[in-house]
Amino acid sequence: MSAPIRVLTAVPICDGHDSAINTINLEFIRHGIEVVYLGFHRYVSDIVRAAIQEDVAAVGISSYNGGHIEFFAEVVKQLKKRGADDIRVFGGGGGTITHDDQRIMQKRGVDKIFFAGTALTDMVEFVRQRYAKRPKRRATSDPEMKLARKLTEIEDSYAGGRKRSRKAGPNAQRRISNGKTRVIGFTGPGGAGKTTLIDELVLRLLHREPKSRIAILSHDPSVVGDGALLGDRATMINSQHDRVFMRSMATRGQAGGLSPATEDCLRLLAQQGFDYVIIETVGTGQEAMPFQSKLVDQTVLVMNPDYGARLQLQKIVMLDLADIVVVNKSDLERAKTALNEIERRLEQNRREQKLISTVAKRHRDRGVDELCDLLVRNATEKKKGKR
Ligand code: B12
Ligand SMILES: Nc1nc2c(ncn2[C@@H]2O[C@H](COP(=O)(O)OP(=O)(O)OP(=O)(O)O)[C@@H](O)[C@H]2O)c(=O)[nH]1
Ligand SMILES: [Mg+2]
Repeated sequence: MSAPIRVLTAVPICDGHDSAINTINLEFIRHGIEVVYLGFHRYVSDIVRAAIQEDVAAVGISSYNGGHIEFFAEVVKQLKKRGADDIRVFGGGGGTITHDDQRIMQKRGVDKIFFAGTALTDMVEFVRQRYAKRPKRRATSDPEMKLARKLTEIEDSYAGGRKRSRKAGPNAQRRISNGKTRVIGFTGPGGAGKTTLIDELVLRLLHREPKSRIAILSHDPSVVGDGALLGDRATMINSQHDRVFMRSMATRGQAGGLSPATEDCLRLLAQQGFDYVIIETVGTGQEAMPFQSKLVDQTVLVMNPDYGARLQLQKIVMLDLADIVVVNKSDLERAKTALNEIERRLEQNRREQKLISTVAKRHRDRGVDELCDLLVRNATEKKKGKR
């Protein structure tokens, strides 16, 4: 079985017309396409950076606001400037893009515009026909593009079970990180705020360490039909940055929170001189232990205050294993009780685990500062060889 087609979708400006992109994303993923969704209010440079890092076959833009001729053309132009003109551009905008507009846009390098009334299946068919096979690509000296292409090779080598996950392989006990790179694993239930928290941490790390480079490897689940909505980028604001390399991965049939190719991808990222490599699992269940082998230096479990009752806490395996437990959404009513209950639960473990309370969606949250301090302190100790 061949690897799924990967496309990036984005909306330049949102004035309320968001149902089209949601409908199209859903239709694509149902038909086996992996969609990296970048969300709304995105600059051309954000779209181009994301498309290159994610090494997608094409970028699909939904535009209902006017200015589409210039916007689409600028995406094509900037991709070309980076030597990434193999990444194609297509899209639509209901009744706002005319046939005359399309003619001009195609002259400027856009593949196709879909007009109001097009059947969704026609768009899926177009993507399959046009983007399943990547054109032969020129060699590149762009380090970001090289890295992105290598990650694709690794991921694709596992497609359709061709290669088995390395869990039991010879490298399983070999630590991934080296002297320079700190690998931090974030896990926790769906929607607990992992991505929002990572994005806030990235903001602080970029600010504190003005030359630091960060990689993020983010996972979302593959759905029935093998497609996936890789949506973490849509929540990221600060991580759309030239010192951040982000890659979204689908689980492609593997249970437990990661993808069969995660370990190999992580090993590659750890060799690239990043100061931090941050990995986010999919939203996990009670039994999940995603970081079994020596994949990461530190694990952060992000909890939602609404986990149920105290009994539920006894069942969450990661509460025994995590180095740091974060109770996020501390602005919610139950947060105080949750913090107390989790504190009691961690005391039973009789090992050193930190508990931090955060409101990741609040700007300059003190809890996020505290988490950042802790991660930086541990990283510095590691560089000095204390850990
Ligand atoms: C539904 C709708 C709304 C809803 C949006 C709901 C939502 N959550 O998205 C609401 C009521 C909020 C709305 C509001 C407005 N709307 Co309105 N709206 C529409 C309408 C009727 C349908 C849009 C839609 O989502 N259709 C469903 C999608 C799936 O189909 P589609 O739009 O036909 O798109 C096809 C292709 O283009 C393609 N496609 C679209 N995007 C993408 C992306 C990719 C990657 C791909 C591959 C394909 C693709 O997929 C579809 C296949 O059939 C259109 C008419 C139209 N057809 O464009 C007007 C329309 C877009 N709206 C319009 C206007 C003017 C407005 C308002 C300004 C009205 C007002 N005066 O308040 C406001 C602006 C929003 C705001 N600031 O509040 C105008 C825009 C005119 C222009 N700019 O040229 C339109 C064209 C209506 C018209 N003929 O006047 N609107
Ligand atoms: N009230 C509140 N909402 C938050 C907080 N942090 C994040 N959220 C919201 O929670 C929702 C989910 O946040 P994400 O960061 O996408 O959560 P996630 O854990 O990465 O989700 P998955 O990747 O889907 O598992 C978003 O709507 C956030 O805005 C917080 O501290 N308080
Ligand atoms: Mg997330």
